[in-house]
Amino acid sequence: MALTPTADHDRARQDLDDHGYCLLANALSKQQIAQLKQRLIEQAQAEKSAGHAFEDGGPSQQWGTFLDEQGRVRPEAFKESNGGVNQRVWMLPNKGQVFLDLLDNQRPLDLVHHVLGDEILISSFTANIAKPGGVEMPLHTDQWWLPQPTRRDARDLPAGSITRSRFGDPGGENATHIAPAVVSNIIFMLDDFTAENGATHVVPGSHRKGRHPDAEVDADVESVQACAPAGTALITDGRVWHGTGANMSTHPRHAVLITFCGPQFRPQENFVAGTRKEVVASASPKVLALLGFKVWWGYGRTEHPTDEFINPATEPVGILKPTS
Ligand SMILES: O=C(O)CCC(=O)C(=O)O
Repeated sequence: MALTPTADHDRARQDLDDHGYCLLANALSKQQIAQLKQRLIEQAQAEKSAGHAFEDGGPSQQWGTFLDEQGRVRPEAFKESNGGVNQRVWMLPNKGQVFLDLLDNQRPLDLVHHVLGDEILISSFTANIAKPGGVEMPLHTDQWWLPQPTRRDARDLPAGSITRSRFGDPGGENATHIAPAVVSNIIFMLDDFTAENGATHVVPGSHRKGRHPDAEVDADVESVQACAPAGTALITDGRVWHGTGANMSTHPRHAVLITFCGPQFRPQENFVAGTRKEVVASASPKVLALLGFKVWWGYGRTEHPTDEFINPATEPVGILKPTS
C-alpha cells in the first residue's frame, strides 16, 4: 500500500519503522520550492553548456553496463555515458546558499536522526532532474557497501572486496540478524511527484529483508510510487529498495537528494576536499559537522585527536627538527 504524506511526526517515524520510508508533508514553502528550482535549473543548464553535465537513466544505460565482470565500476563507461537522459547535479553546497538553507529545515533532519541516531554526516548532496524518456532505475539500497551480518564459522566476503554487484551472503531471508540502517535519504520534491513523471519507486517493508534486491530473483517484486505534491520530503531508511521511476510525461521532474550516513562511514562526496573555500569560511558549526569537518572520536582528524574541527586551510605539520 502506498503511503500518503503526513505532517504528524509520530506517524512519520512509525512509517519509517514499519515501511522503511515516510512522506513528510509541506517540508518546503512555495517560495523555497521556486528558489530551489530556479537555481537548480540555471546550474544544470550552465553545467551542460560547460561540458560538466553527468547524465544517466537513458534506455541503454542499465547499471550493468557500468560494471566489469568482477562488478567493479568501469570509469570509461561513465565517460561514454553521453546519451543519458536524467541530469545529476553534484556537490550542491558549492552551488548556492539556497541548497545549504535546506539544512536549517529541522523537521526532515529529525526523521533522519530517528533512523541514524545522534551523529550524522552528509554522504552526498545532489539533484536528480528526471527528464522525459528516462527509464526506470533498477531497484537498489543505498548501503550496498555495508558488510553483511555473518555466521561465526563463515569466511564472508571481505569488506574490501564488496562491489556494487557483490554484497556477500546475508544468510537468506530466514537469517536471524540483519544489518542496521546506516544511511538515510531525504528527497525534496520540487515538482509534484506522479506515477507519470517518474515518482520514486519504493518496496514497502524491504528494509527488513536483510538483503539487496536481485534483478532476476526480484523481477516481479511489487513496488509503490511515492506520489506527493511538490514540497513533500520523501525520507528513507537506507536499506529500503527503491529507484527513480520512468518519466513518461512531457516535463522534467526536479528533486534535491541529500543522503546521510553514520559518522564512521566514508561519504560518497568528499566535502572536506571539495567544498569551496568561501563556503567553508561562512558555514556554521552545524553545517561543518554535517560536511565532515568535525572530528568524531579522533576519526577524521588531521593532527591532534582532541581537536573538535579540522581546518583545511591550516598548513599540515611536516618534518620538524629540534631547534636546540
Ligand atoms: O530520483 C529518484 O527518484 C531516486 C534516485 C535514487 O534512487 C538514486 O539516485 O540512488
